[in-house]
Amino acid sequence: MSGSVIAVDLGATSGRVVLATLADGRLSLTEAHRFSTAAHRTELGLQLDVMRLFDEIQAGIGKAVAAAPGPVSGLGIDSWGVDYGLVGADGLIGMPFNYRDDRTLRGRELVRAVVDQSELYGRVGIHDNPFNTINQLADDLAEGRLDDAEAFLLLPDLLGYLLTGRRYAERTNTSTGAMLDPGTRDWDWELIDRVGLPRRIFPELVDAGTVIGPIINGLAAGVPLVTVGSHDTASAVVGAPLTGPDDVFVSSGTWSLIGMELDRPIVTEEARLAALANEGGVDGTTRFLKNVMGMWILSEAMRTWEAEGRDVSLPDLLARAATITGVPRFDATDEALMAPGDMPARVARLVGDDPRMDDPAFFTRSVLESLADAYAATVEELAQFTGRRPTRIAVVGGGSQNALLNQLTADRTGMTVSAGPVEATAMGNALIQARAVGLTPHTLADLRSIVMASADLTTFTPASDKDAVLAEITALSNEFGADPLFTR
Ligand code: LFR
Repeated sequence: MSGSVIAVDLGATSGRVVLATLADGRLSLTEAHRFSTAAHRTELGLQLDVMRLFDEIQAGIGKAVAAAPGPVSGLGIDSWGVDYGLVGADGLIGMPFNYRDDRTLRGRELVRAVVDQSELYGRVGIHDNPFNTINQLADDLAEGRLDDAEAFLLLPDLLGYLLTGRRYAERTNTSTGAMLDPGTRDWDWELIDRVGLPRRIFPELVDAGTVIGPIINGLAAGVPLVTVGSHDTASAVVGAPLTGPDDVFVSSGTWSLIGMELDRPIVTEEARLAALANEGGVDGTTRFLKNVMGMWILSEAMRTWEAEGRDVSLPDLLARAATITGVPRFDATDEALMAPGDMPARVARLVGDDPRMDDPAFFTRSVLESLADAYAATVEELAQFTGRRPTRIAVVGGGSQNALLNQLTADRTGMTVSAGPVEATAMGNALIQARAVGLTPHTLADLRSIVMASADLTTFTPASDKDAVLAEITALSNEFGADPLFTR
């Protein structure tokens, strides 16, 4: 069957409106519009101008509709997790906060005062990230910001509300907030009551693949809004070319999310101590994964170097990094790296002062080696907790273009690394819509066959001939385009 849908995909640095067309069992994507999703420093903190995003999305929808070969059958929205806007009788209240704002640390202390970390994990199965929605809402509650709120709507649901007038909470993204029971997949009301959050602000939960209703404004008026895996990582995992239950995925962008797809959550104290989360996946699956800082470390370091007037380009850094050895490594999951700010100084603190780290290429190699270490350690934990024997890692997203990191990952884990598609998130978003409106077959394996038929994948195997590998990496690194951050 053939047809088109529109995927709206908001990443940490950019948002895109993508026209996705399915024909002859292949999915082709056309980027209709790209815009910045950067948060702004206001007197309240790090905030998001969501109405500007809405205008950009409407502009993109216009371009996508114009580019479509025929009628558009659906529109779906995904974004990074945990962030939300408050809605009252007169619409949006204030500007949403960005999860890298340090108010989350205050909120986490408020939540910890009523439920300890071990109990919280046992209830919701989510790693105790400072940015979890529950912590952000606790801060809002303390600041009186919930007084006039009728609902909190996670970012994709908020944009869906602005397009349709309907209020709902899609489950995959909601699961990242640490307020959902992973067994029943319903709100954990007892927890919510204990934190003191008003029950009235919790919207009705819906699954990915639900037709919400027609869009009521803009150039897609009348097109059905369909919920997708609205957490970007959930859509990325749908769009990952996983060949079976033993495959590991890495969704590589601003964050690296490394994990396995399970039938049911693993909510043990050992899993909590290993910082593994049970995020809700599409079709009732569990994304058992760990957050590793990812390309954020490098992109934020580049921002610092550029502000200092240093001339740095990513292709050049990677080509030089490929020839460097003997770098110090650090814990690429350390929370000290989360906030915006001087990244080279924070990494220097973690490695213990090493003057060689002042060379951006040396620093880059240290980041990549540390990411590969974190991946390898996580693969071992995944094997241990799931009892599975992983032999293949599917890296998807912008970071899958990083040939050096892919090779280091293969070398460190001893596993085959499949790289691509870069656009796994938009593909996963589009495929869940296409299925909901009857354009594709049913199972996740069917959808992933479409991904595999549509994308060019590159394979990296653990190195035997180091010189050949180095030549290959240098050639691939030189192919990088203009997007310096590998992020969406
Ligand atoms: C990736 C991501 C991660 C989530 C972080 C914050 O874009 O969605 O999965 O932990 O951003 O929302």
